Amino acid sequence: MTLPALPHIAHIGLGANLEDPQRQVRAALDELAATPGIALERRSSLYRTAPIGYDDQPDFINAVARVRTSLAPQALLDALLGIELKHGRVREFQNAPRTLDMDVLLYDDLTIATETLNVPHPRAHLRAFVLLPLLEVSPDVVIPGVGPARDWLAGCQDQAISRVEE
Ligand code: PH2
Ligand code: MG
Ligand code: MG
Repeated sequence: MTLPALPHIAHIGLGANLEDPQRQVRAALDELAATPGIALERRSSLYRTAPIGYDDQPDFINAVARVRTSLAPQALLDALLGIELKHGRVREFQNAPRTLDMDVLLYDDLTIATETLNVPHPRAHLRAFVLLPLLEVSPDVVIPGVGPARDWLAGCQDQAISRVEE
């Protein structure tokens, strides 16, 4: 019997609000799909979202990708950080505006807490900019330790979000 080449399923959150954010996110999705050990299974629409956490910055473009991967969680994160760097990501302060942010939202049904990686993303279930695109690619997804993602959407109704027309 052969093992599947890409045995794991991960959900990746993408966000950008500097230097043509739509272009940044679209290019990042292509780069994700072209990364060895990663196959893009589904990508959500792009969403325009109001900034959360630090208000004095432009709206974001957000999306979620569902990938199959042979990469372990930390190797997957390293690949995402590599793509962020290609996009000129600079880390000034927490929640600062950025050319590109890529987060491991979910990795199989694992819970991971290391110095560098927290999965599921600790605030994923509280943010419309994560939940709406996540539910578009995986309507029945369950966030480990939290529950079905769809159950949390009603709690985010005060967060401005709209789908970008393609
Ligand atoms: N990312 C953050 C903080 N706030 N707000 C929106 N709308 N979209 C984001 O991607 C985002 C945010 C930290 O990563
Ligand atoms: Mg990040
Ligand atoms: Mg983030």
